[in-house]
Parts: sequence; C-alpha cells; structure tokens
Amino acid sequence: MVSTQTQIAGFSFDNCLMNAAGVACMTIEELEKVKQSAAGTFVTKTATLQARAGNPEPRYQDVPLGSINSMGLPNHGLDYYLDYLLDLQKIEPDRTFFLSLVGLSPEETHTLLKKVQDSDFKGLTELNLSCPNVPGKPQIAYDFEMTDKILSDVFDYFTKPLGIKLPPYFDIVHFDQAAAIFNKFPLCFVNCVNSIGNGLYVEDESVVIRPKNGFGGIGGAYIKPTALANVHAFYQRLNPTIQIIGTGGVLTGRDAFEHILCGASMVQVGTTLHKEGVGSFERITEELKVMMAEKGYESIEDFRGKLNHLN
Ligand code: RRO
Repeated sequence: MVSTQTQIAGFSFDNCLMNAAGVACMTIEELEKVKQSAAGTFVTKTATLQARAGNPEPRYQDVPLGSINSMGLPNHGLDYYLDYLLDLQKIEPDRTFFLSLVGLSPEETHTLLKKVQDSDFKGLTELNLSCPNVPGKPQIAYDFEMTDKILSDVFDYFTKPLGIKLPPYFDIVHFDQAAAIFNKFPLCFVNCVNSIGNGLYVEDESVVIRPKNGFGGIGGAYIKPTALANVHAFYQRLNPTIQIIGTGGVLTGRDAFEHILCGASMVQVGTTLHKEGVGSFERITEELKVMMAEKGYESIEDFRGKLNHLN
C-alpha cells in the first residue's frame, strides 16, 4: 500500500500535496473546493490587517511555461480568514489548516501575529516574508538584518506553530547566511519558494500584466530547478526540527517526487492549480503514487531527502 501521508509540526495530513498561497485561496468558496479535493490541507491567501483590493488588472497571466503575477496582496483581511478557520476547527476538529499573513510594516506583522496568538486558532501559521509585488516594499527575506529582527521580536510573544515563506535565494553564501538566522528560532517549517520576483514576460511587443510596467513574480515550470535548489539547500542546513515545504514547478507526480527527494515534507501546487483546477491534486497524487510503487517506496519517508550526489 502506497501512502502520500505526511506530518508537519506533529500534525498529520492524509496527502502531502496542497495549494500554494495565492492560488484558489482568496475566498471561502475557493478554500472549500480545495478542502473537498484530494489535497491534504490548504493555506489561505496571505492576509493583511485590513482588506486590500490589490494592484490593477490584468495582474495574473498564465503563459506556456508558467505564470507571471503582480497581484499586490489582494485579500479580505485577517479576520475573514481567521474567523473561517475558527469555524472550521469546530466542524473538522481532526484536520489542520494553514493561515498565511504578513503586515505592511513590522508593527502590522506583530499586530497580526498577536491576534493569532490571542485567538483559539490551533493550526499552522505561515509568515510570508517574500511578497514581491507591493510597490515600494522590498521582499523582507532579502534583508537579513530585518528578517532576524522580525523573527526575534515575533518569538518574544508567539508560541503557536509558525513557519516562513521564503523567496528563492541564488547564492550559496545567502543559503548559509539565511540558514544561520533561521536556525536561531523555533520555526516549525520554511516554505521554499515564493515566485521568482520581478520577471518580465513579453508578447506581441507588449508586457502582459498592467502593474509595475509588466514586472511580476514568475511561477510554474520555469522555476523548478531554483525551487529544488532552495529546498535542498535548506534541508542540508536547517536543524531537523525545521521542516521544509517545497513549492515551485510542480506540474506532475515526478515534480512532487523530486521536491520530496530534495527534502520536502509537504509539496505545494500553485501555477498548475491555477491552470488545471483542483482536479490537479488527484492527478498529481496518482502520478506520485505510481512512481513510488515502481520504486518500491511505501511512504514519502522512504525517500525524503535521499537525493544522490555524485562523488
Ligand atoms: O499578492 C501577490 O502579489 C503575491 C504575493 Br503576496 C506573494 O507572496 N507572491 C506572489 O507571487 N504574489
């Protein structure tokens, strides 16, 4: 019997596949569809304190090898997602869900996390340190001093299970420096990677999205090698208590297999979910199970992190 069951921070999930924040998770209706699909759980759209309309449309475009977006953090505000999750906890006490959030300033981030801390929320919180699309706001996790300070302040009061969503890093020294910071804190997970920030897609002599003159975060097949590198780099560097969630370029069961091989305990689907809908979870899970069966693996722990290096 092949199983794709997994655990994060001691919580069990029937399947290691779920949505990536930003896709199919802005409204309760979308979240319900993911909940009722083959996905093991869901994460909500990154929430700010107040609801936001986000950037002008068109602001997301599927393209042949992936996607480009500059959504600009549109969301219904923390209370919308937190109230829904608190209700869900009563209806589905045996399932665990992820709440994604970030403030527009460090102060707002602390306000959000204190609200979560003071609530009855029993799930996992993901602090998004890597939104590439709010004009004038650089990605937090590219500023190591700021990241260290925010995490240090957060863990003065936050005692619930917390992970962080990271942007891709592109230099070995940055993997080393980032991991040294994350290892100082009782993080439950890091999620690698958010979209590759500020790419540009050109078609018919034009950009394809309106905000920021067409610059936007790149997802999909384009980013799998970068995502796998980040998953594996942090798998090799982080304390074993900090688990890895792998996100980026998951189109097939083989892609999910590769994320797990590089060290991921959970795998998120973003662009493919946007292109194909929630049926993608069943397809990718089936493909992953077939591949595991062919290789004689019964659980993802049989091969997780066991990527071969050449001598
Ligand atoms: O809303 C967005 O523009 C957005 C966010 Br918050 C993020 O974390 N990653 C992304 O590609 N887009």
